Amino acid sequence: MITFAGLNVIIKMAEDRYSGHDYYLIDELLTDEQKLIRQSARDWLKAEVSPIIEDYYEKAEFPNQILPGLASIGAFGPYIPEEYGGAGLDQISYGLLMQELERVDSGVRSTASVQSSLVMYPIYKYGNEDQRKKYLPKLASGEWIGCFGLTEPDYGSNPGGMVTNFKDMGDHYLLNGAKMWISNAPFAQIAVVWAKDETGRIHGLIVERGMEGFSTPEMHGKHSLRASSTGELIFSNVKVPKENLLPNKSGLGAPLGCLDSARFGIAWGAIGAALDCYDSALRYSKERIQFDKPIGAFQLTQKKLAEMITEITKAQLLTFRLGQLRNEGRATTAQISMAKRNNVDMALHVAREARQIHGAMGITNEYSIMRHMANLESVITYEGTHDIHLLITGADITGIPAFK
Ligand code: TGC
Ligand code: FAD
Repeated sequence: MITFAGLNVIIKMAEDRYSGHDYYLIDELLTDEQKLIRQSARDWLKAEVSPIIEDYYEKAEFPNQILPGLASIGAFGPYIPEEYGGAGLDQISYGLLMQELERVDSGVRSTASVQSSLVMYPIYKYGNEDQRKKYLPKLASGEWIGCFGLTEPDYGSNPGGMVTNFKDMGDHYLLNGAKMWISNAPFAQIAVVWAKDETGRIHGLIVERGMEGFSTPEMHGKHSLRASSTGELIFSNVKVPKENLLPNKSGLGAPLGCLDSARFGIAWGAIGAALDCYDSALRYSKERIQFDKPIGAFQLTQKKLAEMITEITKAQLLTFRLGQLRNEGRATTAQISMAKRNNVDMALHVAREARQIHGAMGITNEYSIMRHMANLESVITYEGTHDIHLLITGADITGIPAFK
């Protein structure tokens, strides 16, 4: 609602008129199944999420009622085998799903990314059969939501320095420490927590809501990713049963391996945000008249639109090839970093240009541009900052890590 001439004017949420853009006919490279998965996700999101997302963003709340719907389109564990409740899809389908979600809001994609790549993936990959059977089906159906605790107040880009630790007490582990900036933490039933043992080696532990000494206070005051819930994880002498340790991988490489999967999803997701901004700017440029012409008739507007679709198309080609490599198990961490860094930066630029094309209307909540732009400021920071990804590429091509 805005106030105009003393009147409270309700700005009606613009109808979701999005249609995809495929300048290089990449759809011809997709299977019928991949296209169907994308279309079902798009239809459901238009009907159930687009009409409410601005409102939840403004309230700084995640719309919990969409969890069963997210599960029904396969957004929770798209590539986890069906025997554990996952959708058993390939990596390009996973990418397309993330793109559709982020086309509507990065926070919605975030919730699905965390659940799939940072909670279900480590349980599937590093857990034992009992853990897989206990947790994965409930996570796939959205009955349980999980979160991933790696970042600490003093260790963000450098997670290897973490101080959260656990001691072996014979019949259980005793966990102490704190995590910060954790997506889904305030309402998650379980947390996959990374902590050091008495020798300093990093392990993953599944911590369940209700364990004594475990709390998840919500973080407030975000100007970005407002429709996603973010919190702390606080562990004060939490007794964690021994069967909750993920047994099949330890060391910093274990959480970083999960990040590969989430960063891949973000590389696809960011294109969704960019496509939504471009789609809106293109339509607006044909409808908005100034100096007796649609603003799309001016060369300066066309330059903006032409550069947007060029950058989007390059990003689409990058992720499609990356998806093929991931399907073949050949994508490297550095290739994923390049795509995450490039595509999120590209999306931010597209959002800023789209905002200019919308003039003053671009700052209102009648359009999704400003929300995408603000969201992307989180996306360019989490899962490795823009500069950390550049250093990952630098280390890969020179063989000389420059992190320390
Ligand atoms: P470094 O010495 O390079 O590596 C330590 C060990 O890990 C191995 N490794 C990997 N293994 C698997 N997958 C990967 N992607 C791996 N990257 C590295 C590496 O081979 C080594 O193994 P070993 O056996 O030799 O010990 O580690 P470093 O301490 O120098 O740090 C490197 C750096 C800076 C690249 C890394 O720590 C990093 O990526 N930092 C960024 C932190 C980050 O991305 N945090 C994300 C937190 S989660 C999050 O943001 C969720 S947002 C979710 C949402 O809402 O969508
Ligand atoms: P810092 O590491 O303090 O970096 C600050 C600046 O210094 C950055 O510009 C960075 O690029 C630069 N810098 C740092 N080191 C170097 C270097 N070696 N060389 C050059 N520049 C450097 N974490 C989780 O574990 N789980 C989650 O679910 C999660 N969700 C998040 C949700 C949101 C909304 C946000 C904003 C963050 C979330 N994070 C989560 C945390 C996120 O991963 C970290 O914010 C990120 O890794 C960066 O850490 P930092 O914020 O401490 O920045």
